Amino acid sequence: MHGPSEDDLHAHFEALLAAGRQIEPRDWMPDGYRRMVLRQIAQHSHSEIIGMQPEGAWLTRAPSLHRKASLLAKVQDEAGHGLYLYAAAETLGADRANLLDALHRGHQRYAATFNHPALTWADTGAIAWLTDGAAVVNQAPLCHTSYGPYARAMRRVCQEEAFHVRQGYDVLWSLCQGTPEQKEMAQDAVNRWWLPAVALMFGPPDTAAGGADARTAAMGAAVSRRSMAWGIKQHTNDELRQRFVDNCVPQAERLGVTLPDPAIRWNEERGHYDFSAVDWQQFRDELADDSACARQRLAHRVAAHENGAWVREAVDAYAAYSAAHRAREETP
Ligand code: FAQ
Repeated sequence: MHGPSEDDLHAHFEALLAAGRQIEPRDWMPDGYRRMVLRQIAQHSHSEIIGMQPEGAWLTRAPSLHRKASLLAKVQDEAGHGLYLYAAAETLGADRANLLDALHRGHQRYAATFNHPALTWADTGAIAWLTDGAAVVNQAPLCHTSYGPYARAMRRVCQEEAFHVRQGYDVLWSLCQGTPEQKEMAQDAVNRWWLPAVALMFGPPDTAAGGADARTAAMGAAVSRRSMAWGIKQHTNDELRQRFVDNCVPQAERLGVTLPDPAIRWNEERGHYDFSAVDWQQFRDELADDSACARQRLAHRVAAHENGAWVREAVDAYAAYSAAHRAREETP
């Protein structure tokens, strides 16, 4: 008896997607699908753990115990997101140690957003409001992505990210109610984190419509088309970018800060806010970034990993000890 042919398996896979069913680790899947989901989950998990660094740098300098406690919880949440996501990647057959090795050697990417330094306390507010705000817009649809373990990880991640946005907004709110110097500090942080959120958190444009040059649009379009056909992404990068800008403009008005883009204005006809086209050459430059900050991010990550070697050794030693102990007990 022969098993199902490759064509049958493919047809079954496509039928599952067409019926809106999620793909589970036990299901057959094309290699290209496995590679694409794994690439996205790996980049996503790397971004979560590298993303701990800019805000983490302010833990020892938070202005009050209350602010320190909530920032500490936020940074720990990001580590937790990395853990859920590495676990989701393992269901695709990846080895966590290899994924981390690929990050450390620069063979896999993380969001270049985090290669910007957090210069003042206000940056912790701007990062959580804008970067986590962008992450929620980008990731909420991923709660329904076609790969089951990724979708389930995202449900918890999104709930936590939504809380981070409020926490960041609250930091900025307090500064905006404070002295002129504090308000200026909030404005300066928003000025520096706005573009990294708009440009980098949503990836390259999917079409040339948003003013993208042909090279960058082609870069985004190919991935987006495939990813959407397989139900990994539900919306184009540009749709999500617009949704983010639409969310932020009224929130900025309430805070009393100006978003650093003179082109932002309500467009009655489109029912959306207009905003400036992203400088895609700068986007590509940031992806190829070899700045001192980028090098420092990776060096800190590698050092944290090496400093944690004794924990991994202790876990392995305990596992070996438990197995030997069980074997002794089972021996008649
Ligand atoms: N940085 O493949 P496409 C967070 C690369 S989590 C660096 O067409 P796509 C929480 C891309 O990898 C943040 N590289 O892009 C937090 C590819 O390279 P490759 C991350 C980038 O897939 C908050 C090449 O360019 N979120 O922030 C970037 O359509 C605060 C071509 O691009 C996720 O990962 C970039 N920004 O869109 C933590 C969500 N953009 O593979 C701490 C899931 C693109 O050919 C503090 N991921 N590239 O070498 C996604 O939705 C998508 O993967 C995008 C990229 C939107 C990130």
